[in-house]
Order: sequence, then C-alpha cells, then structure tokens
Amino acid sequence: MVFDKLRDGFQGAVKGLRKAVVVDKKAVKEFTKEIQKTLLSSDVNVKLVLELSKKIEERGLLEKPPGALDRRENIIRVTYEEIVKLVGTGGDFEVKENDRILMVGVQGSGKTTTSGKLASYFKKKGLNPRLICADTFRPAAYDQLKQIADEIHVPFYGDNEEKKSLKIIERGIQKFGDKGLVIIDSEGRHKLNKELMDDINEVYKKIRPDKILLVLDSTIGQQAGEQAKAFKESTRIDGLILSKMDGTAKGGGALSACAVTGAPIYFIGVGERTGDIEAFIPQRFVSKMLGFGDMEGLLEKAQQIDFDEESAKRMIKGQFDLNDLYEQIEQMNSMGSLDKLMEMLPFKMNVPDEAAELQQEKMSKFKIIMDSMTPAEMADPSIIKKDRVERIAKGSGTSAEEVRELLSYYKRMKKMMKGMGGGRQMKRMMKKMGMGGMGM
Ligand SMILES: Nc1nc2c(ncn2[C@@H]2O[C@H](COP(=O)(O)OP(=O)(O)OP(=O)(O)O)[C@@H](O)[C@H]2O)c(=O)[nH]1
Ligand SMILES: [Mg+2]
Repeated sequence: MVFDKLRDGFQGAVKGLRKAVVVDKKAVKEFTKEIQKTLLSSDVNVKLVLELSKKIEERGLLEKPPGALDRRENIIRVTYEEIVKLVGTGGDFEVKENDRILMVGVQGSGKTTTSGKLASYFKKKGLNPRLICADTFRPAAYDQLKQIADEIHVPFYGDNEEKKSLKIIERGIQKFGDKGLVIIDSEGRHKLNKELMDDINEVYKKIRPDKILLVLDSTIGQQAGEQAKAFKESTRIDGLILSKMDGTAKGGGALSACAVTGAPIYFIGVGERTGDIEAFIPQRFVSKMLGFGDMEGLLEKAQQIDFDEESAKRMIKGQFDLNDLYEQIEQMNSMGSLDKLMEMLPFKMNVPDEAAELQQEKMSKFKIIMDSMTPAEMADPSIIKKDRVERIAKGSGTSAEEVRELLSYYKRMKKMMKGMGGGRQMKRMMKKMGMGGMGM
C-alpha cells in the first residue's frame, strides 16, 4: 500500500497521545518524538523535522485550545496544520479546454507515463486531451506513448523520422488545431544540464505552453527538492508532479523538500498504470496519514464557541453574577453577535427581544461599565444603589441611564438562566457546545 510506513508511524503517535493519562509536557514530547522518527525515516530534512516538532510542542502546550477542543484534540489539530504546511501547497490544477501542457523532467523521472496518466485523468473530467511525443532522444519513446494513447483512446501525434522536437510539436499542434487539451511529452537527459534547459527554453519560447509541469521521481527523496530548485532557476515551472510515490519510503522527504521551493505540487503518481495518479491535496493527504478519521469534525469543533465550564456550572446553580455576564459578552464578541449565538442553540430560546437585538457595540459598552465596578459590585450587583450607579457612570464615561440598562439586562439574563437551570434544555445546550463530559 501507498505510504504505509508514514501512515503507521503517524497513527502510532496519535494512538500514544490518546492513551496518555495526562497531556503534560512529557506526553507531548513523547508524541513529537514519534512524529520526528516517522518523518526522518521518510527522508524529511532534519532541520525541518526539528522546526516542526518545536512548533507542535510550543503551540500544543501554550496555546489555549480553541473552541470546544480539549488539549489532546488541539495537539492533533496543531500537528495536522503543521504537517500540511510542511508538505506544501497543491490542489486543483486548473486547465482550459485548449491549453497546452509541456511535461519536463530528467530522464526516467516518469514524464511519458505521467503524460498518459494526465490525459486519462482529464478525459475522465470531460476534457479532450491529445498527446504529442516530442522526445527524439529515447529510441522507443514514440512507441511507448503511442501505446498508452491507444489504450486510453486519446488522439496521438508523433514522428519517428523527425529529429527536431520543436518541429514535431508544431506539426502536432497544427494537426489538432486549436481544439483540445494538448499534453506534450518531452525528452529527458541523463543529467540535469544546460543542453536540456536550452531545449526546454527554446520550446517554451516558440510554443508558449500554458503550463509547464515538472515531473520528479520521488524515490530520490529530498534530492527532488534540489532538482525542482534547479529547474525553477533555469526555466518557467508552473507546478510539480511527484511520480513513483507508491514505491518509496522517501515520499515525505520528496514532498517536504519540494514544498520548500514554493512550487505547488499538483499530482502524485502512485503506480505504473494510467489510472495511478492522484490530485495532491495536502489537507486530505495529511488527515489520511494521521488517521484521524474525523479531522473535519475536529476542525469544526475548534470553531465552536468557547464556553467556560466553571461559569456554566455556576449558571446552572443559579449563581450568575456580573463576572459571568462579562465572560459571556467576551465569548459573544469573539463570535460576532448574539444572534449568531442564538442560531447555534439547539432549541428556540425565549430571550427578551431587545436582548437579541443587542449588538456588539452595546455589549462593548457594558464591558466598559463593568470595568469601572469594584470586585464586590461584580460579585453582587444588588449592592449597586443610586449613588454607586452615578459613580460607575462617571468612572466609565457613560451615563447613569446606561449603567441601569446594564443592570436590568443582567437581571433578565439571570432570571433566564435560573429558569433553565438544571433543566434538560440546559444540558442539551451544554452537550451541543461540546461539554457533554462535565458530569451533568
Ligand atoms: N511504480 C511506479 N512506477 C512509475 C510511476 N511513474 C513512472 N513509473 C515507471 O518509471 C519508469 C520510467 O517512466 P517513464 O514515464 O518512461 O519516464 P520518462 O521520464 O518518460 O523517461 P525518459 O523518457 O527516458 O526520460 C517506467 O518504468 C514507469 O513505469 C509511478 O507513479 N509508480
Ligand atoms: Mg519518456
């Protein structure tokens, strides 16, 4: 299977983290050690590996888990994000119906095979690919591509007698007219040299391909990055394809080293047959490797509101003071508006109409008012009488009217919380907010 080792290593690490009784520094270190081992055995550069594990440790231990995530889940999320960054960009390779794609790469990297795979891939997508063999260097090149073209029923052009590849391409394009997605297989050289680059640049100048794709053999691991860099420095490269990912333990090294060059990796080759090609989508790739089945669910959970457990428990007991209100407002602010919070609730909550209309601005003003209160007032707002109201208004640069508005809003909220206290609705709400495990 593809990437067995990489996947087993990552999944082993995740399993270990799940088993850890407490997610402390030691547990996180053990986790990153496993990740390190896995990446190193996949030929990822030592420096990149160390940087990555440092990031996971820093973020995993210091960052407050966002949303409804716990620390353990957050570490997996952080790991996922960092590895996605490590393997680079990829995704949709966009082509138009009559684009010309030139395939380049050193000898044996997989250009011819990949040209056929791409033709088959785009044909399945409803485009009309055509194949041109412009390799006049390798004796059997013509037959090799023709055979693939016949197999996948794609029009083919080549000329066994012609020695100039540029001529072949021009005639091929003429033959196909302006219709169809033209994929041009070019020749490789034993070594990356000036002659090869000159040839590519000449074709590039004359033919003006819309896309130039570089095919790299991933079995060379990290060295694929050096090759990508050398090509990028000598000619225009629009994207990369890493071939032979199925037959190598060095896939991680090839991917991460290519990612450093900044060129997007659009496809990976995963076998010798024409169907053995996959669009490279880093997010999908990494979540598969980490074996965290529900990575999407996890990331969604990170978006959920950050609901303070202590404050929730207190609310259920009817102990709702201004400190709780303050916190609530902060949470709402981070979400946008109260309306949005209401939308997320599993039931229609009977909130005073004005409360639903209270927008961020008013909430912010409430916070400013509360900032001018003493801890005693925050803990027990019932002690706030007329003279205190005026003092608070003065201290916060607001009006007594606004302070009273806050106090009456607080009272309504407290009443509402009490009404729900201990009720089934509250429990459901907690559960929805990812707090099912708080022993209620
Ligand atoms: N396992 C595996 N083999 C591959 C893959 N891609 C290419 N190959 C094999 O690699 C060898 C070289 O592939 P070619 O497509 O001929 O490479 P090329 O770059 O066109 O080579 P030249 O034309 O000589 O420069 C062939 O035996 C292919 O079957 C892949 O994704 N997986
Ligand atoms: Mg070839």
